[in-house]
Amino acid sequence: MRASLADQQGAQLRRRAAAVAQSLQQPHTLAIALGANLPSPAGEPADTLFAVRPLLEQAVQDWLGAPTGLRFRWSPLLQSAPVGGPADQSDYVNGALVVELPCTASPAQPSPAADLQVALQLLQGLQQLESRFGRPPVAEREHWGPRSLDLDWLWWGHRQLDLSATAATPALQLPHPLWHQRTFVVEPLAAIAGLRTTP
Ligand code: PH2
Ligand code: MG
Ligand code: MG
Repeated sequence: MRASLADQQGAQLRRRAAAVAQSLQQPHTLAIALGANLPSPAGEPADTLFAVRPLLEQAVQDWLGAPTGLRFRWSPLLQSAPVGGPADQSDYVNGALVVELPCTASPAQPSPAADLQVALQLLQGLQQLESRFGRPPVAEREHWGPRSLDLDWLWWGHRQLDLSATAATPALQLPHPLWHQRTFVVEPLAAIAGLRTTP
């Protein structure tokens, strides 16, 4: 029996995510997904995703203590229909950033607990950028509602971190448990990895 179209698309997504992981999810890389489907103070979603680039590079650099030798690899911006969330949302614009960290880059922490503390600092930096581009505070957000800027941290090398939200800290799971299941995350990464687009 022939596989359904949905099965074929699912299999293709899995293949492409596996190729992305092999090429980009390395001990010295860090990845962040970007998305927007509402205007921000910087303009339309694509304007926002361009405007945030230098600020995001600066946030990562500051977090690492400004080492030299960082390489920022930006994807093209891709438009797609919203997946999930309320009806009648505008299309999303998505992109991705992969940062290649020098092998010696701090923070090289000796324990998962220390890694978690360090990771929370970058997460806070990402949330500050989201709010600077018009995103309301976490407590006021609609689940999978439209947003002026979404910055999702996908992985930090091969570190496995899992922090539940508390009153003082947001939830953080690395690697992001769903990145490889989302076409709007995988495809920008596939472009960075130089994977051929398939018809
Ligand atoms: N983000 C979501 C939910 N749905 N759909 C698309 N196309 N792009 C997104 O970035 C996106 C989504 C929750 O973060
Ligand atoms: Mg998201
Ligand atoms: Mg998010």
